[in-house]
Amino acid sequence: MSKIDMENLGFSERFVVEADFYKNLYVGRVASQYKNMYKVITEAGELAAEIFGKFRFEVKTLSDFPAVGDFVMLDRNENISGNAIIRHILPRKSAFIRKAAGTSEDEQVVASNIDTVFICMSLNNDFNIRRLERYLSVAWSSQAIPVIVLTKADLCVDLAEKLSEVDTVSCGVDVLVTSSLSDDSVLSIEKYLDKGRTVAFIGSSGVGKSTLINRLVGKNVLETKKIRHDDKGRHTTTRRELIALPGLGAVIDTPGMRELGIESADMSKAFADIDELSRKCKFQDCTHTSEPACAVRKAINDGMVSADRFANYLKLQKEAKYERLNSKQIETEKFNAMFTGVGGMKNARKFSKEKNKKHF
Ligand SMILES: Nc1nc2c(ncn2[C@@H]2O[C@H](COP(=O)(O)OP(=O)(O)O)[C@@H](O)[C@H]2O)c(=O)[nH]1
Ligand SMILES: [Mg+2]
Ligand SMILES: [Zn+2]
Repeated sequence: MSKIDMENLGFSERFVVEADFYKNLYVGRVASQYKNMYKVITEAGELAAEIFGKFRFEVKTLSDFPAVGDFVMLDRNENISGNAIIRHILPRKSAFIRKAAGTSEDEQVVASNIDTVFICMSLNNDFNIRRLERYLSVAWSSQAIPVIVLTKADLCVDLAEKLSEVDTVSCGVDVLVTSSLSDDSVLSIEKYLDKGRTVAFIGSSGVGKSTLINRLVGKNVLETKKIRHDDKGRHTTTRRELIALPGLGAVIDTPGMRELGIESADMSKAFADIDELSRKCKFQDCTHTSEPACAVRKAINDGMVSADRFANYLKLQKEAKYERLNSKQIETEKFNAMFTGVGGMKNARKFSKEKNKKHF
């Protein structure tokens, strides 16, 4: 009998099919990472794992390394002798990517295989509409569905005003208002949880992510620190962590990210209003700067779209390296690149031959 319900943990049909390709290996889901070590959940329980030595030389960017939320193929599924070895990462169905701290180029997978991403922002100190736009752009491109979670309602004196501000950028995304003082908050979050589904909490440090998750899990599995009198949050979660919720899927907690560099952004969804307007511009490739009959500039002049929002739109668009690609397409690109390198065609042929053998 298996101890862990992997199906509840998100091991769905698409991953089962992928995993089937690797004979004699076992599937696991990465729950956390400690330097070069990973905690992986398998059918038989949790175990410590490290990556296959060769792996290290083949990786091109940080995102080629296992990340929390990844389904990986291991050489064992029980804690019998030393660390298990991670041999492969199954293709991610979604990935929340940011530029790694300290480098301008390298990208880092914050969390993967997420269905719903809760973008958390507090209704007091952390409240920043432009940052919310940034998070929404990245979230949409991750392939997960974003939900805006406004925390610390108990510390907010102008809720209606803040909600109407959020309204100008949400573009149809669900908005939840939470407070650690109310039990309804957890109920509103719970509606998004279900067997086999994965949710993740993203947002600056100190906004109350772990507090919500603690409530969700029902017991203190993550540490939260005492509030400071100036109410500036401190780092309370030091690493990303995936927690299984019996019958309710999995939840991923993340430490705070003040700076969220953009690797890929889905501007068409995060800025659906501007996207829609731009279709009415006279010129199809209108940059909305000096062209005549520009519907976007007209909307700004008419006060329908704020100038700040438009400025942020231009800024984020410029920042996004893969402007037109979403995370899924980036993964595909990488996969293709992998097979076009030295010995690549041979691998590709072998790969497709074996794949055909299996499925037809
Ligand atoms: N007043 C108030 N404080 C909260 C609320 N939620 C969290 N906090 C406090 O804010 C601090 C940071 O919370 P934490 O959950 O660790 O934030 P995280 O860094 O986003 O995980 C802790 O001291 C919490 O007790 C809330 O709704 N209202
Ligand atoms: Mg935390
Ligand atoms: Zn225009």
